[in-house]
Amino acid sequence: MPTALITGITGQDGAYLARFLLEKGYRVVGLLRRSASSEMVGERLRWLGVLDRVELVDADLLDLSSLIRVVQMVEPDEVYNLAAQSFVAASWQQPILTGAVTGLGAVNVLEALRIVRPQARFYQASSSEMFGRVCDPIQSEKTRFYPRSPYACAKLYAHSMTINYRESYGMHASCGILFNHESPLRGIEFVTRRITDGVARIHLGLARDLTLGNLDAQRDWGHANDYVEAMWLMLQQSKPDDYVVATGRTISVREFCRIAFQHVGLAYGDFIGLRNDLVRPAEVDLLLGDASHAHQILGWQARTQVEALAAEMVEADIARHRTRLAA
Ligand code: NDP
Ligand code: GDR
Repeated sequence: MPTALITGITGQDGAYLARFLLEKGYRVVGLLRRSASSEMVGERLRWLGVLDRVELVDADLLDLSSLIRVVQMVEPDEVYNLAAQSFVAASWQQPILTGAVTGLGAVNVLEALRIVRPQARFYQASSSEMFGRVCDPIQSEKTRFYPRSPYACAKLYAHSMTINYRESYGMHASCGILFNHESPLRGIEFVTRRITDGVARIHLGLARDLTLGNLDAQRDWGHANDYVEAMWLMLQQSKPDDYVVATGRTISVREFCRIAFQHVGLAYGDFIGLRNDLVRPAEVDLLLGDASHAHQILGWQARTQVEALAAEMVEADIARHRTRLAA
């Protein structure tokens, strides 16, 4: 039975990836950072019904010694580095922490592997945010990077270092340049989840409106459950490489609102307000990915359309609020 180590297992992607790998027969071990609310941190794994099937070990991406200890103890065959300060807006408020966790944290994981277990295969969660002010209308692995936030700068450092470890030490280290992907387990601060939670509240009479920032930003939104399969496929190849993972379709935040409100028979224009403090100091206006390399080499393609994604998220938020109201 192969062993996978997942950093960021308590996040959206970590939970879906854990379930995916368990179904493939892996022993799955995840990093857990110390929290005063430890009963809450396994919530996503519980939601997917896998909390009691994963092993959780204490470590923090900021503490190299904890990572070395975990790698020695777990002896992983595959390591998925998903841990990060992943909220772009917060990266202007905490640029140094974001650099430390999202950037240097990845190097801490690479160093732990280089020192203890260089034969392990490594996945780095790179991001379409690195394209930033886009240099090509459709972005592929060949597109030049132009990061627009402290988060994107940190991700670009981690991305470059992953390639450097591959080239310097011959490690099997791959980067997935993933475009936005969502699910009912998406953090509540991200725009799709803010919208679907808002739709659910308005539908149930718990709120009257929803305030958002820039409605014109365009994103290529896929489903997290589809995207974790691409991560795994990258580590099954004989050679490490970098891959764009995307749907190839982009829509605006406004259009996502329209789809989500329409799911419960409402017109979004009657409910949306704008808030200036939600507009970012430097915006990424448009992302649209070309995943043909992933399709050719990995045989991967996105399965879920954004309409089905939004519907699933709205239904899950309605069910959550109904459960709370009934309690
Ligand atoms: P989440 O924000 O849902 O999860 C982040 C995870 O990182 C959590 O498990 C969190 O733990 C953990 N973490 C944060 N800081 C530390 C630390 N210092 N030490 C150890 N663990 C830490 O992110 P997603 O699941 O959405 O994304 C997974 C990865 O993919 C991230 O790196 C993200 O930047 C990247 N990415 C995501 C995309 C998306 O659209 N979702 C697109 C492209 C890249 P805790 O639960 O304790 O907070
Ligand atoms: P993003 O996701 O920054 O693309 O990063 P987010 O959902 O936060 O923003 C997407 C776009 O929506 C606009 N927007 C708002 N955003 C939020 N969060 N809240 C609002 O109220 C709001 N109104 C409009 C934003 O300005 C932006 O243009 C996500 C994260 O998962 C990263 O970790 C990952 O790397 C990238 O996706 C790819």
